[in-house]
Amino acid sequence: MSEPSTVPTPDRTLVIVKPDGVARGLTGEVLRRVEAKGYRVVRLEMRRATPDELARHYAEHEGKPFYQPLVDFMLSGPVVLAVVEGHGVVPGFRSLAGATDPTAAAPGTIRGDLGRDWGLKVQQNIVHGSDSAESAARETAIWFGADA
Ligand code: IDP
Repeated sequence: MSEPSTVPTPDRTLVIVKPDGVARGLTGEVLRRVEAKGYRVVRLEMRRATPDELARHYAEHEGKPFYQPLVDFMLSGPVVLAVVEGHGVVPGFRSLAGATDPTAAAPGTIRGDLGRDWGLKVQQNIVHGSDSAESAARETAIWFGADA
């Protein structure tokens, strides 16, 4: 099913399958849930993040105790970057992802079904999803360039 023609510019969000999700072979499962919900993947790329991209992406967390473990974790292996489109997709993907802490995330969500506490300094919680339309635009420009 495609977007109704009355929606001229569908919303977009930036989804990242984090290194734990990629390493555990969950990329397909994450994308399956995105597509099964009815959203459309419009850009998709697997590669390693750079320190510069992560510094920009996580700028709001700089100085917090989990910041450096988070950056180190995100550099530890390849990530899958996806631009996902659909009306309401920003909060919609956050609902699919579930709460930040996988222990607290509700069953039925990606983090609730597939994540757990590994006893590390950083919550390895499988996915990232933008928290607002503004964040989505900012993050998409960081990872895919200004004209993405
Ligand atoms: P979000 O990914 O659910 O939007 P944010 O608050 O933006 O959550 O945090 C970014 C990432 O930093 C989280 O996804 C998680 O991997 C990590 N993180 C956030 N808070 C903590 C914490 O209190 N301890 C350890 N890691 C955390």
